[in-house]
Amino acid sequence: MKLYYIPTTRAVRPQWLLEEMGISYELVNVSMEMTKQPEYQKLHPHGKVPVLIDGEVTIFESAAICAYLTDKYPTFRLAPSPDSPHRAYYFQWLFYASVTLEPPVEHFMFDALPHLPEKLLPEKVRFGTSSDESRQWFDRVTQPLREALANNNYLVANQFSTADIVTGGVLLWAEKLGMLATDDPLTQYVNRLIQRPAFVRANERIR
Ligand SMILES: N[C@@H](CCC(=O)N[C@@H](CS)C(=O)NCC(=O)O)C(=O)O
Repeated sequence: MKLYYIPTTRAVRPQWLLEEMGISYELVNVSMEMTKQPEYQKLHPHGKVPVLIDGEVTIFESAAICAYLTDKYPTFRLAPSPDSPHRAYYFQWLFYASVTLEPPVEHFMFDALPHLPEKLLPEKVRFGTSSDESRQWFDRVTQPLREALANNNYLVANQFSTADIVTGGVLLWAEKLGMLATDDPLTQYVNRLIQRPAFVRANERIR
């Protein structure tokens, strides 16, 4: 199994998951130059990371890779089984993280880091949303997350799952950008997640 990655990107999500499962995998460090090559764009049509190659499967989109691996190795119990009602909430948080939570964080980053290259931050979106607007947007969309975590350590049935990896991955990014105060319960959630030995191992491997 091969995971194509760039350090400190969304690629950390599937890598962290692989470490949680203790599956052996090869890491391929993708340079910015490589993302522009037609050979690489056969793996990822937009020249992005992560990409996972697993036998005959070549898959992109970090949340989809995580869902794929979780289902492929059910013995690690990182998702509720398909006949459990908790499965519905597992899907809810997986999609929420990618579709609802990530956009305000990404827009905040665009405003905070205006010198990113055109490929990462196209001119059209560069001046789209101010950091104040992104922060208000973030506050609105994190409301259900705050409620779900008010009396729980983890999102689904209060047990660690792949939904925490994907959601935590987005929040980690928000925290690094300064969108979360140190006493914010979401910071405490992030801190709980990043203390996991698998997360620590994932980061050590790319150092
Ligand atoms: N929705 C995609 C986004 C992929 C994405 O934008 N990856 C960024 C890193 S976080 C990337 O590869 N940037 C390098 C580039 O565009 O050259 C996912 O979750 O996998």
